[in-house]
Amino acid sequence: MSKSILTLKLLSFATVALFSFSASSAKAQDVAEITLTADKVQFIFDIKEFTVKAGQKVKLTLVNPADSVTRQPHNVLIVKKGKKEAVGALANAGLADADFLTKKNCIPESDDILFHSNLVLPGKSETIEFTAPSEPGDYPYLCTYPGHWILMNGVMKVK
Ligand SMILES: [Cu+2]
Repeated sequence: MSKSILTLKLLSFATVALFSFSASSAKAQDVAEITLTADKVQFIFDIKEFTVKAGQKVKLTLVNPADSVTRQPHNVLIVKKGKKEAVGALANAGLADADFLTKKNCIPESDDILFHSNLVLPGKSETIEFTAPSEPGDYPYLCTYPGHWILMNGVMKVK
């Protein structure tokens, strides 16, 4: 191999290494912006699933439309894998607690909850920011106003 070809090979290796470094640091900085809108009539979200990258910054906005027919408040919780039913059951049990629908924003006490908003009234929205789990998988999200979670849920896919 001639000296000039070797130099060229080394140079291109350095360029590739530099490029992959800057690409991965740009990736770490980007933010997944997701908007979930509560349905005006049914207890459902408009999106059944969304995908984020492991460890990515996420800005999740919950919108409760001003012209909501149900006039219900809603929240959104992201829970550990496979824990939708467990957290949903706690939400239903919350009805026995006088503070659950008010001060507690319908947030049960549970280690299975990773991230959550407060209750959002019709005509309002709330944005929560968090870092997506580093472990890929399906993380359920749900509204824990008692009874809503059965239909008002979806999956955050972490890839
Ligand atoms: Cu709800």
